[in-house]
Amino acid sequence: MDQNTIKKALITGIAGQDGSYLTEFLLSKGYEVHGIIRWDSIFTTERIDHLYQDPHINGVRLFLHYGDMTDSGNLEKLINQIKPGEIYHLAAMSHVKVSFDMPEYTANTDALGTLRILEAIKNSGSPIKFYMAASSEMFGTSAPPQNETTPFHPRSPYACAKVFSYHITRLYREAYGIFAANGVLFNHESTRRGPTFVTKKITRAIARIKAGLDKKIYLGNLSAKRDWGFAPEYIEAMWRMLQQPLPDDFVIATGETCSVEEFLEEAFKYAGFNDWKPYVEIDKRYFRPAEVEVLVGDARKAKEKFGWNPKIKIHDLVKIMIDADFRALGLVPPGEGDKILKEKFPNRWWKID
Ligand code: G4F
Repeated sequence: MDQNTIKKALITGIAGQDGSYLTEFLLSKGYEVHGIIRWDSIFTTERIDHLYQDPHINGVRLFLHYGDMTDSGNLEKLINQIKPGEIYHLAAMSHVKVSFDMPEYTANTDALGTLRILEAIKNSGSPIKFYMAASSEMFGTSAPPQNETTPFHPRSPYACAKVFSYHITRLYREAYGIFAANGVLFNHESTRRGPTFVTKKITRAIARIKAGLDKKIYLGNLSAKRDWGFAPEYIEAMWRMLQQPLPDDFVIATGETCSVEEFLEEAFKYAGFNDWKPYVEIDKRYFRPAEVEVLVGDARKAKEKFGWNPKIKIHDLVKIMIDADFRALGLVPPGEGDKILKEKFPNRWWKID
């Protein structure tokens, strides 16, 4: 493809779960992908290492840049240098519990970070499309099912920062005509989910217990209910939002919910345990000062506008995650998860972990 016609995307948070899948997806669609990573003294790019190529090689389409959501000068410079057609803003301090410990940092990164990028887009004068990773956490205590018209009632510094980002994105769309879309994504998990989020914490611990490395798992509130989907399917929705004729906001969710306890039960059962209770202890440190009790998304708008319809629901998700965690420790996985992936995604664009 000609250098002038090749599509360019910039991803903030490229090294995260969503960033890594989005990179694979966009590369599979022929994009040149630029990603922002934070400097650290150790490598934190494990999730995209299989995609990375030395930039000295000809034809490379993935480029990493150091940057930070708290550094507006750096963000302006990157946007002006790269001149992306699309920006996917995924970078955030995304752990709800940690946001109570670091509220100011969370607001600076997650709320003002969005504003900094929008200002850079506005000042660039270029017709850059902007995807903002909003969150179902914004709904907080609002009664389910939650959709695009449900009022927000945020219950954490993280959710408050996302509400700001959501509104500032809408404002820049209305005030400056920027093609800016909010994706209100409900929980989405995968084999690449960070190990401090509850699904991965559970599936990883089950594999470790099976391998004899751990005896127990320590958890917080088991009664909270979440609408858990499969991250690669949510990534396709992000891209679809930026391919619409007009910018808009969309809820992305499976429409099904289950409690942490139900997830636990299902995961232990699939891994061959009769009962989860002997392996689980409740530890107060994992409770939050304010909890979001029930999230169930209504994604009808996304289905109607661009045909988004998730294939993976909670039962399949458990199997996919357990199989990968078994494999990571050299255990033979039960195997149903791998079968589901092969059958439901014959044209899969991501690497199975
Ligand atoms: O896995 P979680 O930490 O995810 P949470 O808080 O729902 O947030 C995730 O999804 C949001 C989308 O709605 C994203 F915006 C956000 O960035 C993140 O990806 O917790 C899920 C539930 C909570 O109710 C929590 O209290 O699990 C409960 N839980 C119980 N024990 C635990 C634990 N959560 C964690 N992380 N660790 C526990 O030991």
